[in-house]
Amino acid sequence: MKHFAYLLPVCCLLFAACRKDSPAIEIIPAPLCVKAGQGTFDLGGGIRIAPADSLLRPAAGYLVQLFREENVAAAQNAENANLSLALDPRLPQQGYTLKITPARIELRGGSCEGVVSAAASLRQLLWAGKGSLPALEIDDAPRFAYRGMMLDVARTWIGVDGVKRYIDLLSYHSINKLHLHLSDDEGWRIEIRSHPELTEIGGFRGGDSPVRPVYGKWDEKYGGFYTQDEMRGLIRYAAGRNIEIIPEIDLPGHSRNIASVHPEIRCNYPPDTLSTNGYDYRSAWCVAREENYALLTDILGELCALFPSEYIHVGGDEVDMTQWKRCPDCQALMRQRGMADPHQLEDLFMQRMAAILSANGKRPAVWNEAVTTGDLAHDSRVYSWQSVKACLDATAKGYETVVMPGEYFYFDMRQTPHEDGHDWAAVFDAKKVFGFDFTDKGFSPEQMRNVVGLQAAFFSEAYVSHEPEKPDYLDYMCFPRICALARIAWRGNGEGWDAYYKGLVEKHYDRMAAMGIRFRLFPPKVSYKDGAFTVTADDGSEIYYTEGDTPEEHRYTRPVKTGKPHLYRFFTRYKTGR
Ligand code: TNX
Repeated sequence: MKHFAYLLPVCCLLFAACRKDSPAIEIIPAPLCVKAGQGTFDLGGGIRIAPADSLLRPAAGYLVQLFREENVAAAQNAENANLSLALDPRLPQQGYTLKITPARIELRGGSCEGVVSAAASLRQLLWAGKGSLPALEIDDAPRFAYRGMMLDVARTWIGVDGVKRYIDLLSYHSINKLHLHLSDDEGWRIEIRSHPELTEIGGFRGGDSPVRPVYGKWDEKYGGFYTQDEMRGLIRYAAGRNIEIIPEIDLPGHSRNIASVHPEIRCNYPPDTLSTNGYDYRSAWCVAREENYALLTDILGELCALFPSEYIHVGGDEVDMTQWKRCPDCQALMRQRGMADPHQLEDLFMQRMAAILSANGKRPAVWNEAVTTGDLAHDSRVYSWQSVKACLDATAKGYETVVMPGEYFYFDMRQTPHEDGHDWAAVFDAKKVFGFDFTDKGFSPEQMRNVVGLQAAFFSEAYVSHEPEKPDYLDYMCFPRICALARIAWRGNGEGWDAYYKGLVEKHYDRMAAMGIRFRLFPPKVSYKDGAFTVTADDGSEIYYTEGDTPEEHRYTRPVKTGKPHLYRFFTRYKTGR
């Protein structure tokens, strides 16, 4: 799996020259190779699916759902079938071929995942073709085995239906990992049956909850959580769409929520137990308190039993070590172990998490701060978010690394200085995401072998205060940045921005609108000269403006004369995009 990125050149050789006669089809992300065939496959005659290997059952299930509105049935035998699924060991693990002739449709994959990807491409063709499909042959394989998106359901609660919709959107873009940020200072979102208070109390903040409200909805008790049964449903739903859910419980920092429900997990030092109005640094788990590991064994044990993913994310980011430095028990532990630096306490804590996971047959996934010293077990997977340097560091230390530096991949960052969102990492739009290139960042071939893939994140502090006032915030922040992420994680950015942008505007905008995505358009070009505004949009969208504080929107049709340019705001709309 680690060496996956290096399969790309091999695939290119295998499939060389196949782009020459590509028909004008649009599959997302664009396949490596598409060859046009002769004629069309008529959908009117019905689809008869050939019996397939039991390993391919999820792919077959996906297909049945795909053809729900078509005339589809299981074929009596291979001879009267016109659609077949097969594993092909010659293909890359997640690679696939999709062959359509006037007589039949053939999906082959290096694994079941590959066959589901073939089915996903077929779905897009079906959606575009009316009543028939063009004969063609697609040979495709992703550049990275790991193509992820992180969703923060802790700061803003997103219920089962919202997550299912998100899974559908990710799956359409061939994102195959959903990293769910299930706990943070503001909420605990997954039922732990041995400790129901974690969600019954910690699932909600504000009102009579001991967890203080933050980030909006100040006057309500706000929150929610997934029962284990609901989560099992989500895991199944995602798996049927080629997506693995990787859960995260953020430890030992970002734990104000659980520390409000169980104050005893914090360090115990009498002079400093007053309530704080601002950020509470006393939220890290005490490393020296042995009972804490019993509670964590319960929590992680249930998590490991619930989630089939090989890795369980145990956080490790932004640990405020202030209380460890003041805690007599932590200090004694440091002396006893000959530790000079509180980072070694984090190491110790994380090593104990790793041991609990390992006893449950899992491996740890952590944020990059957890490998600052490099002492954490080397079978851990590192999510490098702080910078490109953090990615270089984790890969140099030999850790399997998910590359996600905030300045390219934090989709909670604003897209221009005048829009909503954070800006601590950068202000950037889809063009910068698309432009992310390993070649100019200093990764050696050795380090590249440790890159398992790319991921982006949607942290949701700024979302909660927008619901329900701005229900489209999630879509607006994520699209089209997710389109760009999907493209570079699947295939890279070889064709260059201009060609990609053309496809985005000409194909993806209509597609996203048809999917109900309330995506972001690039801003119009505005110039102010000789007392008048001239505004243009190169994407076929309609231009509007507002004047002063009045919310009334005017349609822009010709230059607007004004001596007070600072009072004007211009924006565009195209279908569901704005
Ligand atoms: C950093 S990313 C955090 C999150 C915030 C995010 C806001 C990470 C591991 N920690 O707690 O939500 O920045 O952009």
